[in-house]
Amino acid sequence: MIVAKQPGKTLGVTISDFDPATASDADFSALKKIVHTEKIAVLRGQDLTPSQYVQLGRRLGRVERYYQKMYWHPEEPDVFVSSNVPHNGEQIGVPRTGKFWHADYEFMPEPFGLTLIYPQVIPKVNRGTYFIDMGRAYEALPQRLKDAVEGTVCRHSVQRYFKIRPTDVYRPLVEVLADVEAETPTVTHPTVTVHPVTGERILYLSEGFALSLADAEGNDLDSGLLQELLDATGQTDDTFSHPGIHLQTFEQGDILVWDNRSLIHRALHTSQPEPTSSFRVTVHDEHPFYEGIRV
Ligand code: AKG
Repeated sequence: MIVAKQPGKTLGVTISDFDPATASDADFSALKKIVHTEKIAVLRGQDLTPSQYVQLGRRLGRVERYYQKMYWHPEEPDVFVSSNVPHNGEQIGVPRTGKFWHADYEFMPEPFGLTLIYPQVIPKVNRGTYFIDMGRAYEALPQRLKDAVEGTVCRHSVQRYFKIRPTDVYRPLVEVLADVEAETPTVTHPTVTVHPVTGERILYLSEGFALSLADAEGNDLDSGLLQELLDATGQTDDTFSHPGIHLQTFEQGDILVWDNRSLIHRALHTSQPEPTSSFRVTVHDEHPFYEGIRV
């Protein structure tokens, strides 16, 4: 595999000769190793149908289909569609997804290790996705904050960024919220997780989905601590100039594969919407999401 660092970037590599149709199992294992250690692999020059794209996901592990139908690709439900571009004259998927810091499926009991994004229609300006490596972010915390989170847990929920569905129109908001809690009950994960492959310690929380912190006995911690952690890791920086923030750009034909265990991300959407569409496939690799996860 021809693997190249990205000039001027400390995160992510590009791979220019990966052909999913001819790649061996050993090639797929090597790709996963690269994703676990380099955090983002950009596979260049890809030209896959939705079904071939899902096949690529299956070579990496167990594909997780999104729990809500409104995101599904009409022909390939394992493809999550983020799009404001009509498909055969109709809206498919959901527009303007992920415009907040989060790890995918952070609000679920068993998140997946790998996220793949295959941009289909790329805007002319403001193209790219922001990332923060929460392993590095944990390392960079002052000892006082490391001590404060030791042995604690974080509660996560989708409730703040849940997308109102067409079927929710005219429903009282409290009913919608009760449904959200019934379908995706608030989950608890350790505030600091351990990566099962690299052994890194990861501050596993985001502005989008983290609700609160608690001690090991479940007693709430002061909400100021969560705020301090979001500030320290760059998640409240509206200028996106915090040193921990990485902007990953992409071209037509790129597929991004990233480590959803240690990276949080945030979509870069234009203020004046341009046509944009991308396909996502998500995969559980052969390792637990974090050391000691109970599923
Ligand atoms: C997730 O649920 O993992 C997402 O990425 C949701 C993004 C969105 O709906 O904006």
